[in-house]
Amino acid sequence: MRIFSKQTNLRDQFTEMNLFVKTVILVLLHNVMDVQSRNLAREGTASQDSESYPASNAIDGEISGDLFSHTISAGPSAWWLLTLKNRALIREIKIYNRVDCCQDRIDGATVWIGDNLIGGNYEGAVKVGTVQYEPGKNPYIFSGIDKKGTSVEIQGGPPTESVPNKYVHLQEVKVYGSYCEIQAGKGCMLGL
Ligand SMILES: [Ca+2]
Repeated sequence: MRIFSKQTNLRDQFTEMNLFVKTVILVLLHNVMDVQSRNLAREGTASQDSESYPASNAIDGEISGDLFSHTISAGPSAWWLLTLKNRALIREIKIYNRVDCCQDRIDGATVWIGDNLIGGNYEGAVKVGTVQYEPGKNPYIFSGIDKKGTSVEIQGGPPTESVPNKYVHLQEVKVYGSYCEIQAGKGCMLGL
């Protein structure tokens, strides 16, 4: 009986230690990935379906002032597309709304991730989420994404009676993640 109890205790201790080691590894892995995550958007290329102000204004690093991107078209047919330098594991996207006016036009804008996306075609794209406008809120942050792709696309929100023209105008878009390891078999977990 005593031997059985001893074995049970040892097994419990082993299970606890196993759990502890797994937790430590997960925390370390998470920290390594966080350290490696940086804003990849500035190394990418921006485009949009039509141009009132350049698409590249949303990846110039400026989050204030009048340097924002701006489409001529509005609504779900309007889009802004970021093509990353390399395929990446994307962890977080921060969208900075323009600050001078018309902030509610961002409401309903949809954020997509995919590989080699062509603007306005969302086939094969993964929906990250939809911006819910809140007065005074900036930036809008989508975190815990952990999806791989070469492209980030923002689609204009559907028109409403109070906001009929939802142009895609973006002060800045920051995409945090790490480029994928390109060697075969290493996947995209830790990046380059
Ligand atoms: Ca900017």
